[in-house]
Amino acid sequence: MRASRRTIVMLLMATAVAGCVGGTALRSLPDREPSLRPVPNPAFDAWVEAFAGRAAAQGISRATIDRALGAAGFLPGVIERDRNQTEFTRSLEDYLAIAASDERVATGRAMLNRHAGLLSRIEARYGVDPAVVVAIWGLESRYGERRGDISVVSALATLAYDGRRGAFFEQQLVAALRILENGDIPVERMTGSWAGAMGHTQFIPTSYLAYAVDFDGDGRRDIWSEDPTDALASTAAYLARSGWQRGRPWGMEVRLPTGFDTSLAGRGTTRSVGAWNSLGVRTVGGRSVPDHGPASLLIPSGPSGPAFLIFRNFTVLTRYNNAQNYVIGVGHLADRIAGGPPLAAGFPPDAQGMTISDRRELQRRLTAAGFDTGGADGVVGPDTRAAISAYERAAGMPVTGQPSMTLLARLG
Ligand SMILES: [Ca+2]
Repeated sequence: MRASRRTIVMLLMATAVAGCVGGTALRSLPDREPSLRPVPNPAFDAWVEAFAGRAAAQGISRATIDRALGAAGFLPGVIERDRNQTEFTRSLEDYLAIAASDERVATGRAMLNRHAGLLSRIEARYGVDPAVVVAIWGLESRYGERRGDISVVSALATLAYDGRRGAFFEQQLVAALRILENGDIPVERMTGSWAGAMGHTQFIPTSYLAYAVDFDGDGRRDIWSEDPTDALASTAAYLARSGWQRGRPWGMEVRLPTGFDTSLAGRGTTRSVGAWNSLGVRTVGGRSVPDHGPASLLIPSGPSGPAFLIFRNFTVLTRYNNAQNYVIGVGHLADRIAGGPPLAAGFPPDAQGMTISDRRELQRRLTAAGFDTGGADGVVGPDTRAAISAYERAAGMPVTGQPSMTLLARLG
């Protein structure tokens, strides 16, 4: 979906990071752009030398330090990405349009089938629903397609040297050296995203050290290989260690009664399901909500959008990535992969008064008129804005790059 390429980059870069850097999967930049090649930088080299001393002081062997850092280079493209990731949040509607697109749901269902045996062995050991593991896989690396091929040592060294979040990345770099020292992976195979997230489910090095498992029993915790066995089991192990409750849902879409007091919404307010039922909260099918333990209510798009009751497993997923949209994205994608329906509630119109169908129709009409939006996913990103601007210019209109119902009508 070309329409949303850059949109997606910003969308996921904006997510907060807990255990993993969510979203390589929703990033479709070519994995190795010219700017991701190392360039000479004497100040970086001096930093690396000083770091080597600090790593040795933390117990990393000289041999590992020399082998790993000998090959490390300064990657300006990594810094560029780090700088460009802030100040951009997407609405839940846009997020879900991408995260739980028909394509991602269909591939997820195929993966659930293909790896059914493995996933049920993982479930037997860790108690995590296979569809949830597959959904995380789908969001993190598009089911293994985009695991990232940037040198993790170089990326982390660049970010630690750069210093914007220097202490965090230096800690990750030391953890990466420990992984190398353990012999789980040779340095040339230790690749990942620009931010050092590795493998099928994008573990950062400290999460790897804490949670990765050798599920296939070959003596190495290999989350990088084509075979996702260790990576998927490690993801389940991570959730299990974070308190995953076997057999319980992350949350569910619910219906609120007319006049519901929306000040009760938010992760800070937790009540029993019985209390929510007494307040008139119902399943989308109109029944009492089944008791899955204490619950909070989320209405991320306001009272006219979808509402969710979330349970303990929602909080467990925040350990993986704390962004609310990410967790709802994982949960909803998992539900869809398991055969569930799309959300029952629609989303309210956006600030331009347009629904997602309006935005999709606008993209289709622009593309048909020769102004390619690169797809029609209803998510207005840079490609769609550029197409609108080009259309406005060609039509002699003021160039705004803004979608609107007027423009939609004009294109009809
Ligand atoms: Ca293994």
